[in-house]
Amino acid sequence: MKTSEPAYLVRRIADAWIAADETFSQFYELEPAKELEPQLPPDLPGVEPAQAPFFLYEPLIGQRSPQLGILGIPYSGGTSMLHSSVSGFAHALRVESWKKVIYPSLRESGNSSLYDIGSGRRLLEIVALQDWGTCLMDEVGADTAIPYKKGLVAALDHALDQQALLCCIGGDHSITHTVLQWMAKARGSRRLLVQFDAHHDCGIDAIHQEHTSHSNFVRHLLEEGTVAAVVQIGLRGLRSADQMYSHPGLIQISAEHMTPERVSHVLNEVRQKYDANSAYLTFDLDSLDPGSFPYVDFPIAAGPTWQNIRDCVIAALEVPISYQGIDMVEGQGVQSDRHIPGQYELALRMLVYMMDGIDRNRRRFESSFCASAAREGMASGVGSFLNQGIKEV
Ligand SMILES: [Mn+2]
Repeated sequence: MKTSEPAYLVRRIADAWIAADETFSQFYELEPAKELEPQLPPDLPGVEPAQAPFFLYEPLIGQRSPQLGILGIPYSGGTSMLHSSVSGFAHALRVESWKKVIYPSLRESGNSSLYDIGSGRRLLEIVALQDWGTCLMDEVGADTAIPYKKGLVAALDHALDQQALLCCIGGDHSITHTVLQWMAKARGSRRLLVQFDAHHDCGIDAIHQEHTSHSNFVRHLLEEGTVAAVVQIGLRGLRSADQMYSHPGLIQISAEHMTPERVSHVLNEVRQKYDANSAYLTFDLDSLDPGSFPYVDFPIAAGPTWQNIRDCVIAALEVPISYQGIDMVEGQGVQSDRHIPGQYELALRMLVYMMDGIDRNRRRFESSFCASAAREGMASGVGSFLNQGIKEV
């Protein structure tokens, strides 16, 4: 008796396309079909498609269009570290991700997901994600202030057009400033920045005050009014008096005081107080303890545990506010793709939790929309588009 059926497309070898069942215990050969071909990444000016996408995952033509785009921003022009390698991080993370393949589902949406065998969670299961590629850096003579602007703006436009969210991989932390400046915001709407970081990134420098960098962009965001408030989580270490900064819109939860409950409580309070209706989450890898992830330019010891930070990220994305994007920044590049230190798996794992969390957040807002749409008779079903000949192999 046949107890399983093809669930995921695992390989295309010439005319032999191989599918697996839900538990990868039975394999099938499928007839090639247009709807089983991969959706190509969008052709964005200023963006180069990846040699191979994150998680080697490509949604199928027969599936819904991607709702989460991943964009690499290999920029280090906003860091104060000489010869920093942070521009190589997006590439390193992408290469690391090739070890964890995600297969497209043969249904209209979904994929084979990733399992965190530590926490027992299944992640990214119904996320329609797509690697959009890496921003090209403009040559000298163009807008050298922000050499990745063309690609970033094209990706933001495409995201808006497709009603997709954008996940940027830096680069130094100054990219968050640029993303937030160029990300569309409805007139009169108010946005929160939720920032995981060991540093406050509000530096004051009498000489370079006006130059936006990875160490002062939060002060710029607050003073320009690009965001209504910033909630920083994971701060620690000593500062001299001239390195301190306060602003009514700057709310801080130190590493010593961060718990998922406190993150939920503070974010809900700030959301109400500032009447904010959208949010953006940025993750600086130096918020992790250097014992967990040492590959940052400015590590600060005695960080929280990985589990605590992850649970705080999950809690932040569960707050009832619509997240419009996420980024991960400040990781270093690697010398060789063949020798990526084991700790990069932790950065990737955090990214997976972030992408899973923002998609759950999006679906909560979408389902409240769908509930009202269904009342008006607009709901539509989801089914399998696999209807051609299948043979077991
Ligand atoms: Mn930072």
